[in-house]
Amino acid sequence: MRRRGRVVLSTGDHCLVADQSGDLHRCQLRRRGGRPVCGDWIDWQAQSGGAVVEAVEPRRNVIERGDFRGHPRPLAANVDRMVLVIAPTPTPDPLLIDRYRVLSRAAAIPLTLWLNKTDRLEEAQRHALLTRLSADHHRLDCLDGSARSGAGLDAIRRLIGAGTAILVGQSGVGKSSLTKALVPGVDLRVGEINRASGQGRHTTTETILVEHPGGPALIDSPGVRTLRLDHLSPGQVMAAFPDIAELTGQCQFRDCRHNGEPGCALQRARESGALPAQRIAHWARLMQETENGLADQKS
Ligand SMILES: Nc1nc2c(ncn2[C@@H]2O[C@H](COP(=O)(O)OP(=O)(O)OP(=O)(O)O)[C@@H](O)[C@H]2O)c(=O)[nH]1
Ligand SMILES: [Mg+2]
Ligand SMILES: [Zn+2]
Repeated sequence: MRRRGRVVLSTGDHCLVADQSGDLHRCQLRRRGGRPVCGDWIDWQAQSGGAVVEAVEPRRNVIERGDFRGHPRPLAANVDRMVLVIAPTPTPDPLLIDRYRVLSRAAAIPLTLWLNKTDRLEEAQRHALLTRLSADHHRLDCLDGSARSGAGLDAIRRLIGAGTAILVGQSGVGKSSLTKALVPGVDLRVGEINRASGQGRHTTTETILVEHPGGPALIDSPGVRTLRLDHLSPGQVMAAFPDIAELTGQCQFRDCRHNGEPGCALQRARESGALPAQRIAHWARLMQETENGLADQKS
């Protein structure tokens, strides 16, 4: 009998699948047929040799990062919201935030920033950090609070509702802590995940989905240092910078490279302070990376 389930963890040759009552089943993958990722809906079937994945349902969306060679690699599928977690420590990386904005936009998944560990901030510090984030990042949705104290969790719970949210960001910002705070009673050690490292720290090594029956599904992912986007197109980068896209049409020369040409609207915006220099620099850098990526793919 075929049964439907959701992939909570996928490794090279098998995956863990949650059935309707939340029980987990270890399923082998068939050689043919797509390779499921965390968040996929699949059909599976118990057989004498163990359970087998029969089919992967078409995805509503999929998040694909670049692997070490810059090739797209799926991270998770069927996601309603990406939550980029930052914290006072480790220090937020503004370029990483812009990379995630491009990634979420490319997958057509709304992005929310969560400033975690506010229990470690004085009110004035919290305010200064949030003010800087909103100045540096054009129209970025931002919430804040603490996985430890519980501050702000109701707002993020409301935002996620009964949907599926993925938590992404640097190592140590509190993605797993937030997952545990939002899905009470969850055991993140399910399967082979979350091996404690020698220092007794629990750094996440696998992308895993946890859910509360009738509540949200949360996908906890391993921390990253950076995020490769060279498999995306310059147009996909442009889409995440609508304020800059609008300006590039206003340069004096249609083929302006925005590199010191006369009548460059971007240069004007930078000099007048209408756009933060950092934002323009990140845009230029990501455009360059994706243009190089295209050149690599063609050669
Ligand atoms: N003060 C404070 N500490 C927190 C909070 N959330 C998490 N931490 C601490 O920050 C450290 C890292 O938390 P994790 O939840 O493991 O971070 P992570 O983002 O999952 O890290 P990786 O799995 O390595 O990517 C732990 O020592 C947590 O106890 C918070 O809201 N306030
Ligand atoms: Mg973690
Ligand atoms: Zn220009």
